[in-house]
Amino acid sequence: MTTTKGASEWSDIGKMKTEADGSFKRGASSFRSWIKTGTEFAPEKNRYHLYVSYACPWATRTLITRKLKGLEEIIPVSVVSPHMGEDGWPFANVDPFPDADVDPLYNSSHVKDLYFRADPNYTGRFTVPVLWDTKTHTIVNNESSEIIRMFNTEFNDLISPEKATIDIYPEAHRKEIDNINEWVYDTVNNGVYKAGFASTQEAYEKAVYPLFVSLDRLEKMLAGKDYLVGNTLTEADIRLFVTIIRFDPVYVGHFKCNIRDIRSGYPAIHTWLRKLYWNNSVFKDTTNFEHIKVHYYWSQTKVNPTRVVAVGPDPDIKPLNAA
Ligand SMILES: N[C@@H](CCC(=O)N[C@@H](CS)C(=O)NCC(=O)O)C(=O)O
Repeated sequence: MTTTKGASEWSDIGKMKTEADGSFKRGASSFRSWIKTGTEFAPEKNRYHLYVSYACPWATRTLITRKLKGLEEIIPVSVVSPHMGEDGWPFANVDPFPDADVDPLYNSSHVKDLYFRADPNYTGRFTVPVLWDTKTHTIVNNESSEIIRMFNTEFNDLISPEKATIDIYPEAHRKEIDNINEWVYDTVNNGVYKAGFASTQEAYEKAVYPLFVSLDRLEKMLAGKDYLVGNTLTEADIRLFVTIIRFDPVYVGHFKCNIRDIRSGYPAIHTWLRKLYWNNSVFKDTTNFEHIKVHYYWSQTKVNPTRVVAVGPDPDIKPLNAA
């Protein structure tokens, strides 16, 4: 599907549009339907398709949860190229980047084509992740925090009992998870973006100091612990992981989050990160450092006009037994 509208007309991220005071505000996602048995969007094998970028932390939440819940055979996935340019996220047919895919459903050129296929009058941002319904040819949901909740519960009848019992949002810990999610989202997940996209010194400092206050708080919470909540893997870990894994390779330099880095400044967070990455293939297999680095340094030209991609740190993540 071709359109005359360019993604950059609406793209906050692409253009790093900031408010009058130089701060960055993330807009709300616009497709918010729910997959549920007995509804228009019933859970079915091979009915839904997930479009992601390996670069995007929000999309990676959904990739991690899909794999953790054993949904690979139920919900196919397509990965875009990390070169998010004027037309937004391209597929491999227009930008054949290693490990990027073509769109197997419509052979779209860009993710924006899917948005216009779902709604020809769409005026929002063309973001990933996109959870697509092949039956009604529309976007079910493009909000990662909701997609991971659906993956957690709504397909349990279609997967093995072993995978169905995995629960990343257990009833007993919901309050604690919700509470952590709230401040981690604001000051850490989105905090790095607020620091990186700030166009005034004041807006930058208003984001970067609270970010490190939260990292200090997380460091205390994770001392001697493998997980944030209740000694079990929950969505609080998944939501934090996707930001921390990008921290030293991208956010320290590109987003100026450089009061400390994770590997030398936060031993407990560093151990938690490496245990997830090296001991659980779900995390390692959904992390692609090449896509991550190329995307941020290449796409965000207001932050990095030369598009030169920083090569370090070496290694991207240290082994578990390193100091
Ligand atoms: N609220 C969304 C945010 C997703 C998001 O911002 N994705 C970024 C990539 S990291 C994107 O696709 N941006 C494209 C654009 O703004 O044009 C979610 O969590 O799912």
